[in-house]
Amino acid sequence: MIRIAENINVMSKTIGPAMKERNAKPIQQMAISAAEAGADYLDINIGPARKGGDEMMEWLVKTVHEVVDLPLSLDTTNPVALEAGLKAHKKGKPLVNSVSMQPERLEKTLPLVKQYHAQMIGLLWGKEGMPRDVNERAALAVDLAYQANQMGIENEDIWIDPIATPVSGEINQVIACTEFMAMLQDICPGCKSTVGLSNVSNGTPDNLRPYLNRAYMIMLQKNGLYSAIVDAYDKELGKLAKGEMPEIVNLVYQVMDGKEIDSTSLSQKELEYVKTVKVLMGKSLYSHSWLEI
Ligand code: THG
Repeated sequence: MIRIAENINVMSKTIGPAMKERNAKPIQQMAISAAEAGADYLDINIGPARKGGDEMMEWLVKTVHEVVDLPLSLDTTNPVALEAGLKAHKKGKPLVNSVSMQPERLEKTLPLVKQYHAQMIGLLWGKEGMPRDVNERAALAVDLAYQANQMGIENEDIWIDPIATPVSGEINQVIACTEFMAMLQDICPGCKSTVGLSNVSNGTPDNLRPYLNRAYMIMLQKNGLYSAIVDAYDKELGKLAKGEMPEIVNLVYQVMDGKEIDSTSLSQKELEYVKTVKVLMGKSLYSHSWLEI
């Protein structure tokens, strides 16, 4: 499982001000520690960055690449900033995060992906916004891959993101994202996939977020998930991603396959995974105290 570190983002209390002040140190430290934690890509998230986004992105790419060799995921909705980042990117194949499906966005970003020999995250956000179910996601994915192919971008460079949503919201959307993963190779053979994993735990108390992120990653992985945008500092998530916790993975698979689990034989940790998977499958109701019930 490829991990894209979400940590270098403008919303962060330490990184946001450092970006604005062009203070390299905290950003470089973050990049080094995310790389040491085993990240495969670093997401450089500057948000919409309407003013001066191009200078900021160029500076960030150079600043980060002074200290790490990882390829970067350039996360901005500003196409001028995106191009500045792509131009400055010299280490490996960059990832454009993201290409959403409004016609004007496709028109501006697909040619940049092609021109700079980049890979892209295809975000299934359509003309009408968020897809409502798995079928709308499938239709958007096929359309997006088709349009990218027309531009000369191959499926292996397209990472489809079906958009993970918070478990505290509409649970059918969480389930639709899981189901979509199982369909992807049939509808877009050779395409890769990713999700913003932390989205699923948005709105959940901070100390409980990792439980949801970890369990959801295993569930999506069972259905073929290729990569995820994650908190690089979550050590247990890193172990799961590297296949170092096979017992937990097997347990999650069993719950997903509907096997009866004898909960009296489970450790505390195993029980927490089982409870969390049941919530994410829509089999039990989410509340902030789901682990205690
Ligand atoms: N899909 C794609 N790109 C994405 C997302 C996605 N990029 C943005 C986002 N979703 C993924 N990145 C983050 C980054 C930070 C957090 C969540 C997702 C986050 N941060 C903590 C918080 O806000 O509480 C900590 C912030 C801090 O460091 O202070 O939750 O879905 N393609």
